[in-house]
Amino acid sequence: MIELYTAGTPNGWKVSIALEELGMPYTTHAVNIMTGEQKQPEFLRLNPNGRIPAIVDTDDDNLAIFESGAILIHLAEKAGRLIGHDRASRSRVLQWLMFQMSGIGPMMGQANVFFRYFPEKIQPAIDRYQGEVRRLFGVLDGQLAQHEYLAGEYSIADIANWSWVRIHDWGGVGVDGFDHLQRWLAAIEARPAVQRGVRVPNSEGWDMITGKAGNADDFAAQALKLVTTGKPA
Ligand SMILES: N[C@@H](CCC(=O)N[C@@H](CS)C(=O)NCC(=O)O)C(=O)O
Repeated sequence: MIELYTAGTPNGWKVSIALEELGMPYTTHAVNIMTGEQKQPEFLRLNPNGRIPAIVDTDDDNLAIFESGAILIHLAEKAGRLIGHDRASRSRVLQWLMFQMSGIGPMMGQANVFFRYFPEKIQPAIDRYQGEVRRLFGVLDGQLAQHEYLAGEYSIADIANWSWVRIHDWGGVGVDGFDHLQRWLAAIEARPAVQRGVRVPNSEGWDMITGKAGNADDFAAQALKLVTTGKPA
C-alpha cells in the first residue's frame, strides 16, 4: 500500500496520476502547503526538503520517498509498467523524465513567480523564463511530431511533463503554433486515470488558477508569500 502525501499542484498530480494509471491502492494525506504543513517535523521526516509530494511504501519496509521523479520511477518499477521494457526504452523514458525535472519544472516555476506572483514586473526576468519555457515547449513539440508520446509509448515521462505543461497559462506562456504539443495535451487529458489523478486531493488549486472558483489573485498572493519567505501567508 502507498501512503501519498500531496497537494493539488503539478508535482503532486504526477504521483496521483501515476498511481491511478497503475491501479495501485493508495491512501491520500492532503498536505496544506499554504498553511505550512510541509514544514512540520512529521512531514520533514518524510521529506527533509519540506515539499510535496512524498510517499511511504508500506510493502517496502515503510520506505519513504521524496522528489516526484524518484517517486515515479519507484512506482513504475514496482508495477513493471510505464517505464519501458528494455534498456533502450527505459533510457528514453528517463531522459524525458529528467528533461521535465531539470527543465520544464524549474523554468515554468520561475515563469510563474516573475510573471504571476511578483508585484514588481521585472521584464528581463519575465522574458528570460517565458522565453526558456517556449524554447522547451518547442523541444517537446519537435519530439511529439515524430512520436505519439515522448518516449514512444505512454510512460511516466508523459505524466511528469503533462502535469506541468497543462498549467502553461499560469506562467503566461502559450502553446499556439505547437500543434503536436496540443494534440498530446488533449490526448492525455482524455485519459480516465488522468482525470481521476488531477482531482487528488481535490480540485481547489486548479479551479482557482482557471478562474472556476475562488480568487486567482488571492491564490497568487499566498504563493508569493511562500516563494519569497519560504513561509506560508
Ligand atoms: N523537485 C521537487 C519539487 C517539489 C515542489 O516544489 N513542491 C511544491 C508544490 S508543486 C511545494 O511543496 N511547495 C511548498 C513549499 O515550497 O514550501 C519534486 O519534483 O518533488
